[in-house]
Amino acid sequence: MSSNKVREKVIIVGLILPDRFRASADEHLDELEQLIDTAGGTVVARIVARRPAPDAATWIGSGKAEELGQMAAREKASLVVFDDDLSPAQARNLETIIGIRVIDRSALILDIFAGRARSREAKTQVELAQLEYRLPRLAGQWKHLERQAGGIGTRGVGETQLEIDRRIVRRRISQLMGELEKVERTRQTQRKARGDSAFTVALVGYTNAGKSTLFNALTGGEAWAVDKLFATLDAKSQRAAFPMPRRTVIIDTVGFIRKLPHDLVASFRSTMEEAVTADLVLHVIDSSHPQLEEQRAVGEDVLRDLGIPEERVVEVYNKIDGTTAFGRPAAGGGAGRHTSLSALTGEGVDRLLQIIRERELAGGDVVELEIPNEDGRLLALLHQVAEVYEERSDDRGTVVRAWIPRSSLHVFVQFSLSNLQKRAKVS
Ligand SMILES: Nc1nc2c(ncn2[C@@H]2O[C@H](COP(=O)(O)OP(=O)(O)OP(=O)(O)O)[C@@H](O)[C@H]2O)c(=O)[nH]1
Ligand SMILES: [Mg+2]
Repeated sequence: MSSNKVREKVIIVGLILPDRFRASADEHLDELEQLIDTAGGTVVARIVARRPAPDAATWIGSGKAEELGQMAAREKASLVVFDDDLSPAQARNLETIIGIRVIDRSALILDIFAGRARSREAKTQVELAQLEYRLPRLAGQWKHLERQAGGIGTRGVGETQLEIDRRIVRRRISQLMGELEKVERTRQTQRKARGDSAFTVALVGYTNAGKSTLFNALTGGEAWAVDKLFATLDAKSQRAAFPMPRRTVIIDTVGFIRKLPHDLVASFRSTMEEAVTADLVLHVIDSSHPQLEEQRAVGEDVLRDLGIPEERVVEVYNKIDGTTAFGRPAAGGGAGRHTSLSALTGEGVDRLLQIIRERELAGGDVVELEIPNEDGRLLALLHQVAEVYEERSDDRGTVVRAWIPRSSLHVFVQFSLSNLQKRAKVS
């Protein structure tokens, strides 16, 4: 869809079950409309069906589906997008009744990702997710649309061909998985080679929450920050542009969304790995969004799935410059577990920097040492594990002021010029 020059006309469909409210169905369809806009389509109509339970064959019921068919013809729409996941059979049945292509939210998100992927890794991840999504849907593809489909790539798809297709897809899937493993190994090696004493801060959160804008504010960088869903697909990292107690690297990541296709989450693990291994995770939340609570919950779920412990997460309520604020933490409380700011105007960024600084220092101590010349090897070690602020040499040795991680303090305790010895014993 994204490659079409003419904007495709799309009808969107939601289903209200007894336990869902109309208002939230509308908001979900608003988001779906935004996704379609991102994918390059225009929504010409939206339909909300109400049922006690989804229909097994057609999700919304065959009567409603026929209505959809008439509407599609009237509006000259060429695509119907369902907000809920459809089974392969449901999608086929619906296409037969409606007479145009029917996809679900997952397929739409995959399409957007496919159109956005730039790096080799992102492309590989998206292709993998798409193939896994399509594999169970290969059966009888096109057959029911023969009347109107036709054309290259749609002719003569018999069962034998289907078996061949399946085998090709499976082979490609394992090839892609192999490639991703290779990328991941290379990254681990690089990480090790960097020796990484740097403190890493990952920005994660719902799509459009303002991660890339905050990334730019913290790094002076030029990440693409726009009012589109899934603007960022690759993890991007850059040094913080502010004086920090330790060398600080900020990492921008791909956004989350409600009902993210399962396959996509799995294949994007390697990109999210940057966040998983970060020293500090900033969960960016759009405080001006009416669905703030749901978006925060989605973020929390993903962080939990990724195995990121709560202690490493700070919630950042962004966009406080707007007139609407649907939620923001009470001032003061929380002991550095959340803060609010505007990445756009810069208001509150100082507070966030202070939180990051405290976290950086928390794992060690700033000390002054004098390392005698004959212990030169220790000076080299110090540079490896510590953050050295000042260093001057005289004939006896080198006087250093540095932040040293707690795990290494015992090595340097004997050279302390401050009251390090006492403090180290206490802790
Ligand atoms: N008013 C206001 N708008 C903001 C603020 N921060 C970001 N935005 C806007 O929100 C939109 C999305 O910002 P991005 O930084 O691209 O969001 P993101 O979280 O990186 O989004 P994805 O990469 O798509 O997941 C842009 O139009 C930004 O200008 C803010 O503090 N205040
Ligand atoms: Mg972004």
